[in-house]
Amino acid sequence: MKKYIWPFLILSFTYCQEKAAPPEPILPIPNERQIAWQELQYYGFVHFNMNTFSDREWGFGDEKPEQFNPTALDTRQWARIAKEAGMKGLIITAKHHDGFVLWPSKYTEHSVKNSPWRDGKGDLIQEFVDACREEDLKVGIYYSPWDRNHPDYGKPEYVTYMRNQLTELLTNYGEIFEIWFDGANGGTGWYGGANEERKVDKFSYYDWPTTIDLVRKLQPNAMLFSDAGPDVRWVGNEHGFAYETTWSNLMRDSVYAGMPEFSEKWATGQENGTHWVPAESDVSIRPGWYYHAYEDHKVKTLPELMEIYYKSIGQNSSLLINFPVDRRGLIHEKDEEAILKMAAKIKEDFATNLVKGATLKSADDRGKGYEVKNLADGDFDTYWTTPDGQIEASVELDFGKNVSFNRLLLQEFVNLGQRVKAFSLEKEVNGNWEKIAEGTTIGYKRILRFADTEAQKIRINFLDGKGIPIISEIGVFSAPALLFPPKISRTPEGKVSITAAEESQQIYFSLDGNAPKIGENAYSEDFEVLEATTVQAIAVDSKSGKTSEVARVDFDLAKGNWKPITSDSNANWAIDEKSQTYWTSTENELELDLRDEVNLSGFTYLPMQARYPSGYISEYSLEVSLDGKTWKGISKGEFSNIQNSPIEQMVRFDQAAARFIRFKALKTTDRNPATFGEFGVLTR
Ligand code: FUL
Ligand code: CA
Repeated sequence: MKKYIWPFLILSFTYCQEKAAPPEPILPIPNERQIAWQELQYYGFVHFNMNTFSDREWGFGDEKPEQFNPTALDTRQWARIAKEAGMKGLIITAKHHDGFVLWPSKYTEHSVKNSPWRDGKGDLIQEFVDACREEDLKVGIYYSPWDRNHPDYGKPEYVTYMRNQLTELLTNYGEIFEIWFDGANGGTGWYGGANEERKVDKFSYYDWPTTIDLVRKLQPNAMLFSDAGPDVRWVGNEHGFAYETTWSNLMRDSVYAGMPEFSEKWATGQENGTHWVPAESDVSIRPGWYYHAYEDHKVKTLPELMEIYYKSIGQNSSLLINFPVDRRGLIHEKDEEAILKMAAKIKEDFATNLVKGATLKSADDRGKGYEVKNLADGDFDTYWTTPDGQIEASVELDFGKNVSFNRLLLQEFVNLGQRVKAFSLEKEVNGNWEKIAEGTTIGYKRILRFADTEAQKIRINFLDGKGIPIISEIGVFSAPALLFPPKISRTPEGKVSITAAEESQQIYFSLDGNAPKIGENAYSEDFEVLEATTVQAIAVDSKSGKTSEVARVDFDLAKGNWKPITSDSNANWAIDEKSQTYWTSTENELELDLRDEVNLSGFTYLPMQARYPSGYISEYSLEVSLDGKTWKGISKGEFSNIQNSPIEQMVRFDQAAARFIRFKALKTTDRNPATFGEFGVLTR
């Protein structure tokens, strides 16, 4: 009898012990709508609309509905790919800046109902919604407030039009999980034929509070996205990158959609932000948001996509990756391949959570109900925390044997407010603790990447915070190394060099437009490329036998002989084949002597890539001359969306003979003197 009493006593004692009091929240905290949304983390964007057919990023508004004519549109293909990629929803551009709408709206003729597609009887939003529901994907709507087609844009009547259309979208298609209000407004537009510049006061014109009330009434569970939220905010760039320090707290009342200083001042959130407005990182799988055949070889590589994953989802943000659906009405094969590779790599990186086999302990537990076991139960809603007032605390993990790892994942139980401001990871080496990595904020999810490390025991230290740390989950992983594609570069004189990421890699290349073949054309030294040539290269790792993705660069004429016509010797920075250098022109133009007559069929302009942008050219003209005296205008136009997405701009025109070129900035985004990251010509 006796020997059974002790276990019984201990058992009943622990049972009677009361659950410790729960920690108090620290405001702001997410509401129910935001709590449901934060679990999604990863969803897709579809940019498919009039621009797909006009080959633009921003249509002017004068396009004709007849232009909209996909040949093989299949929304089920989009939904299948999104699902296979692990996305939880899709958001579609129901109306972009050019004003064309993808559903037969009662309020405009500028819609699919006047297009040849499905004989004018189609409703693309309906097809999109049906496909998403079949794959169990959530449905989101992008709606551009700026409308370059509508005659009333700028007047109160237009705001009514916008609300009428939103009412259609939010009434007729079932549950919508997110509504995406774009802050862009570039001013000029067709506006029903007026053809003028219309700037509105972005703060007051749309009367957002009334629109928000309408949306809440029609779709109470929908998250409202804009720079200013109210529910989810823009991350402030179009690279898909959140920040080392990213707060979900935002001084929301100081922000409105499209405000010029948003990225710099507000995009990271604020420690003392008054409202819960988490970040969403948006990025396109190609340079542009819309499909352009000339970007078929610029689909993001696996290393680029993984960088995005770790800098968005890994830095307290959701991730919205865009598919520029092509003219057929399909996600392009290359985009599909890229997104599925990314999905496979994410699975691989997080295949085994080493915490599962580890023993966890902490001297800093709050007590019953909040023990360390909650950190490894795979349940976000159970958490470990410390007694009131104890901000500094540690959790120790013993793997039982030496293990190798290179990722640390942490989740804060943000439902009680975001808190942690500093944390570190250490490993035990002969009884001493050595730092491996550190971070600032955690938020819903934080993932640290560091070099492969071996240890039996590690320790996570919570060093500073707005209050006691409340942690839901810990993960420790060993992500297999990624093989980076080689880097191809050229000097102005035309010397091409190709570099591998690791010394153990052999490079093979091709110059004939065909994919490089392993074993053929091994790269050993730089070579000359003076004319338009496509260089492609692949790396093979001699240790693992693994091959990289193919890198490709389309070179055109080498620039070694070119002479800028200006007294400013720095103008060479505009043609030095280096993307990081740039030239500022007080004359707002770049004039070149190519020293040879060439047949031009276009040009490229890379805006400056340095950290603090200035003088991006938003409207340009290009003139050519054979003698440097008489000039002929060849091309004139706008670089759409260059402010938010400073990618290389490519302009094509009918062939023109030229020895001299004058590339003029008619307007810059910030009215500062024009800057030139890199200028190039196209001759094929
Ligand atoms: C920006 C727009 O101007 C782009 O065209 C694109 O739609 C992107 C997602 O948002 O503000
Ligand atoms: Ca848990």
